Amino acid sequence: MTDKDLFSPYDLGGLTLANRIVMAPLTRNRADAGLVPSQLAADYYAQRASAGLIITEATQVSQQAQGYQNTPGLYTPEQIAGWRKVTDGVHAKGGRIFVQLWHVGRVSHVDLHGGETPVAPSAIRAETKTFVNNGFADVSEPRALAPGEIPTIVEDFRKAAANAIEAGFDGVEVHGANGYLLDQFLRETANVRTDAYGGSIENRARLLVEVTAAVANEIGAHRTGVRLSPVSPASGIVPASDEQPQFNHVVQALDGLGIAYIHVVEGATGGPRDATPFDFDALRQRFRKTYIANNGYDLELANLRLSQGKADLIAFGHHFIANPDLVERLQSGAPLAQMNSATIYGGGGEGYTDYPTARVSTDA
Ligand code: 8OZ
Repeated sequence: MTDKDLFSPYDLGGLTLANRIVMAPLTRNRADAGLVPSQLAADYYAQRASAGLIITEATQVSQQAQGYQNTPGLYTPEQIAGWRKVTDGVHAKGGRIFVQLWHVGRVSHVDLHGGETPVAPSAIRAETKTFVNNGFADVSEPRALAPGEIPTIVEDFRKAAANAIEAGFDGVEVHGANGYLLDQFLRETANVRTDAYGGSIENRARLLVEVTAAVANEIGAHRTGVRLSPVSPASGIVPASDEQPQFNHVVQALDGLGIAYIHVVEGATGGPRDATPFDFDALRQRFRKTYIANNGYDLELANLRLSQGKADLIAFGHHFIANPDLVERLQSGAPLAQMNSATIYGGGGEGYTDYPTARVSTDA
């Protein structure tokens, strides 16, 4: 053990994490009616509370922000009450939990919005599918947000961040990754606006920076983070010519806001780490606070990157699905269980809350 290995504590903006293992956000599509997190969700997250930090599944800031069936929201009193059960359960076990807030933009379907057209930076359809009406379907053709609608998006994130604190969260992660609304604005292949939110690198970053500033002003920069995926083709993102300068600029601007962390998907989300050349160290160097690294990490690579000073925290995604005690397994060398991919999205407790720990708990 070194003073900086995965199992050592970490100070995240004044919040002490028991270790440097982060549970990455994982969409599970099991919200109850009203898009309220269920009691099962409370059980699921409490089972995983030994992570240094849990980041929840992506959670809508408004009804318009939804892109898949049964993903939870954080804009109604019932949703706030549902999330309160989740945060209470995690805190009772000594864990820490941020909520990931998203707006999906064009990655959506009219049937999720009573026939209304999904919104996007520009009217450019993504070549991707969503999950709706219990099956996969092509996403709908979006319409471009009018300039007058953009302040509403910022305000929806601000309100949801305030709701997050009311629900007992330790902080908020703004979802700026994986091809959803804020990422769509960053890309010249999805954003051909000619107003202050399109065109130059600075203009395309404007909405993400404004949203993050609004969240940070509402709840404090020390409990605000942002997730980015500079070279991921997720959700129909088409590679652009300028990812490196675009993301160098974004990270410089986020550093200027003094937020707690950036959470970077290195490579293709859930896929190869090095399919597209990109200098992630350039982001690390531009951001003075915490760098959370994600994508394809194992114990060895995690400890290597920590010891090299290339990351402060490491986020694991899929491994947390089948290993509620991932921290203990990594520490003891116990084998990792494999997830059942048929039960990732939707359904009940099967493949959700029924994965056992490696050791039978003595204090259950
Ligand atoms: C998988 C299925 C649906 C959504 C992301 C929120 O990629 C997601 C997501 C992942 O960030």
